[in-house]
Amino acid sequence: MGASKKARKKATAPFHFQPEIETLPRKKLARLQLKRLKKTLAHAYANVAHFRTQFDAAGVKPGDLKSLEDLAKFPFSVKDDLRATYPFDMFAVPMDKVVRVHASSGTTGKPTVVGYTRGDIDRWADLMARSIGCAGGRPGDIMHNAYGYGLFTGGLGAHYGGERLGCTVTPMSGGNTEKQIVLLQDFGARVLCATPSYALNIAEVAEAEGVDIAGGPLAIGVFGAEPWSEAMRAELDQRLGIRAVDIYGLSEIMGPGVAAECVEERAGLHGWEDHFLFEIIDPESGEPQPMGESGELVITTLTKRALPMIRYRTRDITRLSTEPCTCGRSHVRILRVTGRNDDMLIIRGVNVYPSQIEAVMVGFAGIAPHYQLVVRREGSMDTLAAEIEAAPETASGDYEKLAGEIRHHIKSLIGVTCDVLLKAPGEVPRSQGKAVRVRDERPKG
Ligand code: DLL
Repeated sequence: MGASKKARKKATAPFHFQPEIETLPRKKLARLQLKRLKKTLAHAYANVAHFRTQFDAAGVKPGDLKSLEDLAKFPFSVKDDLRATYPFDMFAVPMDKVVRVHASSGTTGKPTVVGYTRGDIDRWADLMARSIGCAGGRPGDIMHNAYGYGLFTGGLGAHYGGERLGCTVTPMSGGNTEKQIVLLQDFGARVLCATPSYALNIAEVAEAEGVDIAGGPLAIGVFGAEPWSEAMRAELDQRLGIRAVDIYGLSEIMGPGVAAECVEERAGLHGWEDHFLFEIIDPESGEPQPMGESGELVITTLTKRALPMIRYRTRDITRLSTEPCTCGRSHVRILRVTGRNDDMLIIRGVNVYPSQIEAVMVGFAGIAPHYQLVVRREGSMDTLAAEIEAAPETASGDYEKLAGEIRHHIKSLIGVTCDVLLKAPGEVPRSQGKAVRVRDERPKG
């Protein structure tokens, strides 16, 4: 009794850096992964009909896994598996052990539902605390949480993590931007959690109201849930007077806190390998790629009980790096996710992600960092247009000339033909959460 009480106290004590885990030598990490992977495969096979059928069809059994490389023999999971087993049939524990569900909005069809045991929620809080700590948050900070609360994992994920870290959490959720600014200032928040596009919205409204956030105590932005560029980071750093740090995650795997950048380097997100196994595959062939090659990120959970995921294809395109990091953390780095497979546009034979356009556009003199891309069909070809807002000081007589310059800039840097239309200040819709970067006006069907 005494020992377990002590263990419990240790597990819930505030922390911002746990060197014994975060700097664990890679060999030891691999040994821990193998042990946990064997357990996860056995758990998934024994308790989820979907995995049993899938493994049997592929002619593999959990016992066939002798090394981490053997994982490549096991089949992938995809989002459609969750749709096919809607709502709860992928769960590996009885419903009376599931204390929480979240769901993705899903633009088409049914949402995908994910579940957590009490232990899963606890480990998630730990990993989110670790991620916020890695991003520069500290026990005692006021943490303003503008991620949406509800079925989306952002709000509650960051909330529990902030509390676990020892922060005072303001559970703002998204929207009501004027009030966000009042509370940010009055409470003296040091950490802001939000999507980068919503953080920009906050910065803009504060400036319009003459509120000097950059001069205040706000120091760290923990931004994720959507692709964003280095150019957007520079913009947010400067306008909010912070260090903007990238955080990554997805509901199917856990939620936010699967990986986070360290505030020291901000050069790739440390993927927490004691809880997840990361692979990069060629999205076409499904073949595992060597370290450092770009491709689709595939994640296997190592400690999830309610919803273990084996080789989940995230559709996110990135690269991994095991180069040592100056922060001392040994966990693999996932380089900035430039976009999802499904977001890739093919314009006259050129592949392009919206965030690539953002990267070359934001920071261009005379424009504001608000934009939307529009895809249309002309004959059998898809065409791309960017609607970009002019900066308030840009004279409307200069819009056309500026648009021409940006069009040329995009063409020469990315090789894609993109029509540019300059909009007056305030005309591009502002984000309240995940920004809608692409308007698809192609005929349906
Ligand atoms: O967006 C979880 C999250 C909340 C992450 C708050 C970070 C902060 P989903 O709604 O399931 O979960 O969406 C997951 O969003 O597969 C990526 O395509 C994208 N995404 C998430 N983080 C990043 C990021 C949450 N830092 C999907 N950079 C993922 C680029 C991101 N894309």
